[in-house]
Amino acid sequence: MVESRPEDAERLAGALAAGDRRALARAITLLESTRAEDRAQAERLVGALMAKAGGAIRLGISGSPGVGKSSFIEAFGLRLLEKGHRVAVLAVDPSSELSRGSILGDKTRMPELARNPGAYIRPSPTGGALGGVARRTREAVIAVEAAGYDVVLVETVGVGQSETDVADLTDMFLLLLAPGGGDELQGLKKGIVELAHALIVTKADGDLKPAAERAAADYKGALGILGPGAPGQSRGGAWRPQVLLCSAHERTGLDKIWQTVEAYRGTLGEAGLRDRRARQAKRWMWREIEDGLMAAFKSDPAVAERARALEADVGQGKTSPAAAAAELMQRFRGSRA
Ligand SMILES: Nc1nc2c(ncn2[C@@H]2O[C@H](COP(=O)(O)OP(=O)(O)OP(=O)(O)O)[C@@H](O)[C@H]2O)c(=O)[nH]1
Ligand SMILES: [Mg+2]
Repeated sequence: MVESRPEDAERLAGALAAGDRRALARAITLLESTRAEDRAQAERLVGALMAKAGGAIRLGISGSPGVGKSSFIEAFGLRLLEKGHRVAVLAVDPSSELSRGSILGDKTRMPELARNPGAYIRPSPTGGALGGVARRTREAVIAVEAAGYDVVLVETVGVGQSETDVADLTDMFLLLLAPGGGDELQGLKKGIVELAHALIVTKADGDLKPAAERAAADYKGALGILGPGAPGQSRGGAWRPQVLLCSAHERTGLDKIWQTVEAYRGTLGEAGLRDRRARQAKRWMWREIEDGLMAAFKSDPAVAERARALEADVGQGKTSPAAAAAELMQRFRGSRA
């Protein structure tokens, strides 16, 4: 193996599409690389993969820590494999920089799925800003689709911006909820519930079953109050969010969830799906520009030279935020002229 030889993007794309799992792993590693010299190669690879991608249904899965995301994905993924699907699991882990904990945990909590040749599990990359993590996940979706996986599950823990990002790179967003009922609902950020196409109450088994059923009824009521969301808005079209129950341990409720995914997909239609993805792509373009501009701005020597002093002035009320920003932007433009 000549490790340092730059990998030919087209060849890698070809091997990956032909079903070479190691090529897929190498491709995602390249897409995840934060090294500037890998970026051009990564972009060529994405370019080569785009034509082969887009064929999967992309499902975002979120929920609080411990709600049962990994267990659900294991059970749901295995059920989908039985139905003849090929399942890829990607994780967006906003805490990975800090803890690195849940990433390893995820693979060990999906032991059967991880072993199955019809499934591909990619733990989330460590390091980098969340914006970067979202980009890498977006590109990893393209890679697994080009490799022929037709169901892509993107998991994130319900923290901060990551849920919004995941909803924005998937076709359908599933929010997992513990069987806690009303209390749980109090803690939910309304914005997140509004992104969800389905609320899934987990752990509907054993002693927890009655609580899960009560919780589901509560959520149904709450959704009625929230309303279906404006047409064409975040949830899209005529879809009404569903409340479902499942048990990963007893493997119940999984078929109903898949039927709901298919029903949603049917409601969206080809044009609706294209439209949703097109809107997402446009938003991501602007996000890339914002991220790129900010990075260039912050690393600009002329800006850096004055930024700290101006920040201090703004903090002390000596200069207005707008005036300080204007001066820094002036410097930024000046150093580019
Ligand atoms: N009774 C019951 N317990 C479950 C079920 N699914 C998960 N659990 C339990 O809930 C706990 C958390 O499950 P995970 O699947 O790791 O949850 P998670 O949401 O992935 O957790 P984090 O990745 O840490 O955020 C574990 O102790 C599981 O055994 C279920 O269907 N029924
Ligand atoms: Mg987990």
